Amino acid sequence: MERQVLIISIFCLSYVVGQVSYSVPEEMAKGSLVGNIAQDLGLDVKRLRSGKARLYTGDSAQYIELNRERGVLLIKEKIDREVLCRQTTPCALHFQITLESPLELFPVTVEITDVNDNAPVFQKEERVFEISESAIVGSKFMLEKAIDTDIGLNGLQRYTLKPSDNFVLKLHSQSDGSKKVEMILQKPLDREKQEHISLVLTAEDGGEPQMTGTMKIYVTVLDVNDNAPAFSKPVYKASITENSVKGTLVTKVTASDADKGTNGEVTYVIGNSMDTVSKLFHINSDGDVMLDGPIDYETEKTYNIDIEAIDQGGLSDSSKLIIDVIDVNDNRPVVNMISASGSIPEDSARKTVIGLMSVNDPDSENNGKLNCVINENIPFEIKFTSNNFYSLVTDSDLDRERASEYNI
Ligand SMILES: [Ca+2]
Ligand SMILES: [Ca+2]
Ligand SMILES: [Ca+2]
Ligand SMILES: [Ca+2]
Repeated sequence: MERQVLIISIFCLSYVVGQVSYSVPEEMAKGSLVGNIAQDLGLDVKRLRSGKARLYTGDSAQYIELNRERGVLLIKEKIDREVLCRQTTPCALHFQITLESPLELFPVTVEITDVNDNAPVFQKEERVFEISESAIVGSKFMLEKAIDTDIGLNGLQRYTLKPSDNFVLKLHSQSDGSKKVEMILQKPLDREKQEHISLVLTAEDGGEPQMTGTMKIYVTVLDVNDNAPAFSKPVYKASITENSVKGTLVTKVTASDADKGTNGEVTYVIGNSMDTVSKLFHINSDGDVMLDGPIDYETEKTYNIDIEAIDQGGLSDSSKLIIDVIDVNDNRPVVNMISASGSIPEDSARKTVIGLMSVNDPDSENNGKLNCVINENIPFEIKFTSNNFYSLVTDSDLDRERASEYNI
């Protein structure tokens, strides 16, 4: 019994082996030759005619036609493997050649091989990301996968991402055989160096010739307040003449901040809040230092001002401003009699000291240089004694009978 079954199986197998198979690439033009069916079935062309040979496909569409006169199978309608079989392999058309009187049936299989006629395609042409410059290395950003409807090597093989300065690609195999595509941050972003990054994601198939699809990726790097303001100089020097009016511009200081928007907006303040400096000078938002009160060279010749630049995020820098006050000749010399004798005997010796006085001018240099003179044609002279002290002495003999009084 078992032996009989076996024999039947072998018979069936030999029947199947006897069937005719062809293999043709998809997209062949209408009328192209598929195969010489008469010859391959071992039939005469006359038998095809007398037997009214027909092609039987059942319900499925007819892509192949039989030319009875020539005994060949031809392409009746252009075949698109992707439409016919999608991702199924192998892709084949099955039909029968039927003959009448006597009735005969010949199964025919035409395998449709793939041609690389589809490029990998991304659904969108571009993708935009906004990523903070503080994003940590290893941060992941999901990308879109490409689809290539071809199969095997003609299908999607790999992705590349360029440039690869900041980001690298990572692919994860998924259960359906496709790959999840991720972009991983591998080098920290720095908005101050590069605010906009353009990348190209390319998907390649393995066909011959190779076909590719691309998607543009635009990354806008969002700012973080990671830069403090920086003054252009560690010390600024300026000078202003005393008695300048309130509001006079003394100098301008500048601090730059590489950040964007409020993170880079700098305001200036005078740090010496405890002393008088803060009452005498004022700094505005542009860094203009202006006089805000009266200054007097004779009181204070130099001001040391601590200036600070602060951004809206609270980061700051400090610098120094040294202001020299320039003297103006705004003081008259002042004569103070320290001692003086109201009268003197007429026989006093020459160079007798009658009075001692101090003469002062608080102005500097030439503005403070003194020259003492007294009336001419009187028997007295002024003598420089020491630092700012002068004495009034007799210059020639006195004679009460000639002049009893002098107004010096
Ligand atoms: Ca194809
Ligand atoms: Ca392809
Ligand atoms: Ca900043
Ligand atoms: Ca920044």
